[in-house]
Amino acid sequence: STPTTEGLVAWPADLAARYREAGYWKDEPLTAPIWRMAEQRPDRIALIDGDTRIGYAEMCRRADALGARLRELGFEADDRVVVQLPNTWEFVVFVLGCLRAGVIPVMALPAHRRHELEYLAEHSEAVALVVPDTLRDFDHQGLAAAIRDAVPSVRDLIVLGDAREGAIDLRELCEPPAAGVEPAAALEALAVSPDAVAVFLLSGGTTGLPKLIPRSHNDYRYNAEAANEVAGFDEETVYLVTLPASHNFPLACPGLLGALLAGGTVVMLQSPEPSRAFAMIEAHGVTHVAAVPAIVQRWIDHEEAERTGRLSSLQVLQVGGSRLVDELAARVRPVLGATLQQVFGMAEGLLNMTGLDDPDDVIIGTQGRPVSPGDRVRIVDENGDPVPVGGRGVLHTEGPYTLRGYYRAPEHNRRSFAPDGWYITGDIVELREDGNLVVQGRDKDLINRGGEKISGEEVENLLYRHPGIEMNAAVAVPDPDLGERVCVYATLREGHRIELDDLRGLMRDAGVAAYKLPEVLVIVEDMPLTKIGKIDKKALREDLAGRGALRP
Ligand code: J2J
Repeated sequence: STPTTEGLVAWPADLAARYREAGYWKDEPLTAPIWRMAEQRPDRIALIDGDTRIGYAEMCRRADALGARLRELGFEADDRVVVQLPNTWEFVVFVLGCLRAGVIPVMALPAHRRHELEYLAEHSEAVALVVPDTLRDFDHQGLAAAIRDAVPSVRDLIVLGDAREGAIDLRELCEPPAAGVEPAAALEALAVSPDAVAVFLLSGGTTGLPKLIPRSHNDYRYNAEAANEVAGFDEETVYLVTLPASHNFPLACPGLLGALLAGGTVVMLQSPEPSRAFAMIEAHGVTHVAAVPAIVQRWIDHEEAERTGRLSSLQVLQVGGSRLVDELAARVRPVLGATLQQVFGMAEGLLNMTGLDDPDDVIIGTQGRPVSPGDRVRIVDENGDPVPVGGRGVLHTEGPYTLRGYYRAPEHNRRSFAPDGWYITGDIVELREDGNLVVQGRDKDLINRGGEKISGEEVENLLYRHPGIEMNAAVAVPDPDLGERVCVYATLREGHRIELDDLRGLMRDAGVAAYKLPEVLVIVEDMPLTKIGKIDKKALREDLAGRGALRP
């Protein structure tokens, strides 16, 4: 069947032909190798979640049953579903079932609240939301019901846990097919196009609202397979998911999809808390795991303090999302006993990784190089001119798994892509003589809080709702634990006093995810402005540096 292309930007035909010829795009659904594995090794363990162990054949049967049930409920190919689930086996079965049925998951994060979820549902015209009943005392089902009432396209709620009146029970959807029912053939007859969107990922977002990143079956499968090569995933791999599974890194870099494509085992865990994570690693013989630098710090501190000795199976610790400082990088092998693999990736596509056999200076001091020979990178200065090797500048890229445009965002696309279609990452990097990249900073309006990306503009727009705020600007304040936190500079209107808590309260009441709330407030008399009258964030960052430590 021909996939819907409205709102999407395709690869130019000559590039697409080249990617097919090179074998990057296999013109099969992303799920095909996983289903073949289920035929060949039906009893091999695919998923572990607490006491639940699910083999390949059972996982695929459950996913097919789910896909068929979605169809019966009226879900069609290209329908979008906002997914907000904790790291559970049901998440995996749900996503696989959607892929088989051509239904497109929109990958929300567990921390998202009304502000984000409502926007995602509206922008994607989602027909359903999938949420847990409650999680960490938050009533996700109640919020999802409110969003269904507010967003016309949303018809169904699917709930993990106690589904209330009118909601669909996710566990029932995940049940194996009834005796005599064979959903696989019917789903295969749908012939999901390999060029169709497989999933929508969320951009780190430098704009007021996050952008949706369409990832096709062809490109996303290749993303995971190319990463598999460099990360050494194979049938023996036991991959632990502790970062939110809907994020690109644990989902497909190589992540849980890479592990399943390689015939390995995926262990789902809801938190990276060290004592529990270490117990899981020991219990299941985990070989590979992905983490952000803040978690690495906690794991190293824990192991140094407790000498648990529970990590002997761990071969590779992948670290990415924000810059890992060299001192911490150097302690991974001695303390945790695993090979460090730095990953500089992005939901938009391009993945850079250090090799497992690289010399120490590369593993510790760089963020690696593109994983595919089809990736192209260039580094340009402020004038758009190429920077020679050894210099630094903004990274542009194109390749067989890098997007050509955000979904339904023509105006934004004109700014995020160079005239020749290359994606402008906004990251300032240095290209070393040996081909490895070092991330040196960024030229984008974004705060990176321990790997969680926050758009400055989004925070600012929300804070302008406060009657006392005259002008405001959100910038990153350096932080020893998280790398960065959100700092807001503000000028006030006559007669107003504002505390940090007022602004946090305003954002919380607006239903904004907690990680975006400002943690430092600086009130100033005058806002520094650029020549064209915009707030000069560079001057604010310099001012911040001059103020010394501003701990929240
Ligand atoms: C410095 N900055 C980094 C790194 C990402 C693997 C790993 C991470 C992401 C991710 C991902 C960095 N050092 N090692 O999708 O598959 C910053 C850059 C980048 C942005 C992308 C993956 N690794 N970053 O973090 O879409 O600024 O993806 O452009 O969330 O994170 O953010 P995101």
